[in-house]
Amino acid sequence: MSNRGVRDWVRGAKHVAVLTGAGMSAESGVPTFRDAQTGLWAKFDPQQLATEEAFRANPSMVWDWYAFRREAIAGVQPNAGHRALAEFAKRHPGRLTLITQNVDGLHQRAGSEGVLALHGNIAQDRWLDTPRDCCNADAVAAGSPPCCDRCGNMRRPAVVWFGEALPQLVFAQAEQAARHCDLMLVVGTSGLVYPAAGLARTARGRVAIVNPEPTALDDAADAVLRGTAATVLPQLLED
Ligand code: BV8
Repeated sequence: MSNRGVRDWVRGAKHVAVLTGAGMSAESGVPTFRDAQTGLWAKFDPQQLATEEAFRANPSMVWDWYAFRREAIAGVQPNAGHRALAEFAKRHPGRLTLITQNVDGLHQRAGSEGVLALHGNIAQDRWLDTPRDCCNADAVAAGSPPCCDRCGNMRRPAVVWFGEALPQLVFAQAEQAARHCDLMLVVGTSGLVYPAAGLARTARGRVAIVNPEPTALDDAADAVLRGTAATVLPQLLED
């Protein structure tokens, strides 16, 4: 199937669901989740770092990893793929539901609204333990991580770690979009992380994958486009 063929599927679809992963932001300069880690964290697998267990065992190392990633993300811009999705949704209100595994906020910065962010947002924090009266997010003691200066409750990134449940309502909305779509575009994900990747197998309509490499979801696809998000999405989403 060619890009033009999938573009025709987009044109004929009443409802398009889009599931994106870290590859969506690669052309913005954000390393993908499975790119080799650099610096202090080179010897760690992200799946080991992105857990509550790792955070409790070594709060400052995990907090610094997120601070390092936040800084990298603050310096980049959404790419043509992010913009194509946002502009299509604006031209065709209600026809596109955007579901992302990414925590970088680039879809939102490109202008996409109502983004179903399955794994949270790296730019936000929350309390690690249930906050008590003394826990005041506006008056935390500085540190890595910041914490409540009365009870020591730590701040943590507001992302979904491995072993943690996805936000229930957001995931239910994503499942509903998958079940009602005529077409699902699966862009920039290796398809290894569940339950997000399972949405590509729940899709009612056809599934088209956009990825320069093979993925674990290729067998579920009606079309596999070997290309990158920033080059292929503008072609698929042009009117
Ligand atoms: C949960 C936030 C249960 C943190 C992330 C079956 C069912 C349910 C769960 C499981 C299951 N099997 C295993 C599990 C457990 C686990 C899991 O999936 N493990 C896998 C790895 C085996 N899942 C969980 O733990 C989930 N929670 O199930 O909880 C539960 C239920 C009730 C109560 C309690 C518990 C939570 C998973 C969420 C983890 N958090 N992120 C952070 O970021 O620090 S996931 C993380 O991986 C990122 O969000 C990332 O987006 C995501 C997925 O990776 P990808 O996006 O696919 O990125 P990757 O690097 O892998 O691939 C990039 C792709 O891009 C590649 O294919 C590449 O070719 C392509 N690419 C590169 N350049 C481009 C490109 N594509 C296009 N254009 C380009 N230019």
